Amino acid sequence: MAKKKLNVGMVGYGFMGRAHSNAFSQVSHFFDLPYQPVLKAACARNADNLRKFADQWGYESTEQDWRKLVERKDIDLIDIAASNDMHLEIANAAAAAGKMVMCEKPLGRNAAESRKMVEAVEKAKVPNMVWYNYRRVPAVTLAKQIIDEGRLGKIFHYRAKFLQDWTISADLPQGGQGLWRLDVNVAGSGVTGDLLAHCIDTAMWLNGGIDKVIGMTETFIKERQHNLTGKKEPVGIDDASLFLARFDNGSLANFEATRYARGHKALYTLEINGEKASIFWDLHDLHRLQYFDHRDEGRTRGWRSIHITDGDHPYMSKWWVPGLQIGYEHSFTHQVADFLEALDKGQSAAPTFRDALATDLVTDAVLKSAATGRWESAKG
Ligand code: SOE
Repeated sequence: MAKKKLNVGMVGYGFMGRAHSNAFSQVSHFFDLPYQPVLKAACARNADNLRKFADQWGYESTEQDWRKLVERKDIDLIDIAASNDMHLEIANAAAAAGKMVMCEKPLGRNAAESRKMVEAVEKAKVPNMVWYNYRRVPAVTLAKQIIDEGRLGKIFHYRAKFLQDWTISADLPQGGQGLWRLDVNVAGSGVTGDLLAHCIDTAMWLNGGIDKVIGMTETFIKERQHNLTGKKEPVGIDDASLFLARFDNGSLANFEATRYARGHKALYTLEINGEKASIFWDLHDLHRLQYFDHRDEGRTRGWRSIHITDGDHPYMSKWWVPGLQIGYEHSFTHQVADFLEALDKGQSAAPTFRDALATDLVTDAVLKSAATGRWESAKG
């Protein structure tokens, strides 16, 4: 049967514009889905870069103004892979025009922005999703299945960190293309919204809601040259952010994110300790899940390193043969596959805008707590 076409309008051509475009291009080759995404139009301000991007990825057309893209009758879905300061305006306009909306994380620069976006997509009743891609790494999805089956028993501890080292140099400027993550007006926050948000999204998916937090942040380099003004400007983002949390289920957690962990490029790790079993996962070894089960026979009990490549592992039957692993980019392809399957049932795939608002409420609480020095509610 002929598949239904789903015309995608992509806003942004950076790292995430490429990751999302790759996912839309790949998904129909590997997954048997009711919809076929079509790379209909790419949109960005810089005409030369836009042309190159559109040619490289096979977009049928280009627009330099996202408002024109949103108005186009031949676009079904707007995908926002632009900087964080543009998410709200584009998402609201896209929802008002009746388009489905996908948005790169974090949803808003803060929870107030995210709340407006949730209202917009829910009022317009348009399918929506936020690209928290790590949920769809097969090892992480398997962790979710194991937890939901109750195999860990009562959960006592959740531990997560996301460590990078790319902003240690004081000579690195802030602002402009490629470095907007260092400009607080564009990004909203530093590692709290950029990296901890990933850890929080996965954590709440695996272990339920977070009740309260107490946090600490630091900005190690206080001033940086600004690429747009040419002047030294104060740095408003957090370079490092750590917090303790209590989950609704009573478990205790600690989270850490930094761009100042020399030697670490993207070390996202998570560990969960339950009464009966524990789980550990490491992004640098993303195709493995470490699992310890206390119910194993004592003499051979120990941590198992499960190679997530078998057909009965999540998503893996769609790829190669057992033993051959997949990588980072596949998590985005899985996200599109799940979105299209949900769409056929008239639903949104998680994480929806509402799910992502819950994450932004936690990141807001962490930043508030870092300022007040007190425990803060993570529920808004
Ligand atoms: C920052 O360096 C960054 O690219 C984040 O913006 C992404 O969300 C994360 O997955 C990898 O690191």
